[in-house]
Amino acid sequence: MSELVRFGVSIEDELLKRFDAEIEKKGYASRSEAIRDLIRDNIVEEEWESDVETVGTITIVYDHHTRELSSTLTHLQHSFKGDIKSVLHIHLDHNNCLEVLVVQGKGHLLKQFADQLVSTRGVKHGKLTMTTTGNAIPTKGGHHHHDGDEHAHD
Ligand code: NI
Repeated sequence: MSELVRFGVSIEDELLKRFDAEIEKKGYASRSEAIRDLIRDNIVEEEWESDVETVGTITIVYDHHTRELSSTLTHLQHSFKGDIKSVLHIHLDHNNCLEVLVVQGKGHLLKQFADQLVSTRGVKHGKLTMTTTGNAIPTKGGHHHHDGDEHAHD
């Protein structure tokens, strides 16, 4: 774990008032926590713009009766250049399916893949959630060990 560091910030009082009102609405307990989240958000954005390995989830809702749709989605997933870590499929009702894909790869590839899925005819709604661990994520080759100690993340 890294240590906490305190630092001073100079800011216009009007801007700070607006910020305080905003973070109160969102339920933050302190300015520090709100600022930490802003910084993390910014790091996520940067990682996704750059070529570093990153992770995210893609959620799509579609009507499986749409002609060719299921095979199109399967085909897209098979040709994805990144790594699909997991797929969750829920049969929501008679017509609709919900699918959540956990994906890993270079940010721009994940964005492109999400766009392809979401723009496919018959997909009613879709969203890519970009996230980060805050650290570099090992690429496909760099597995961490699960044999031996249980959950010994290094
Ligand atoms: Ni289904």
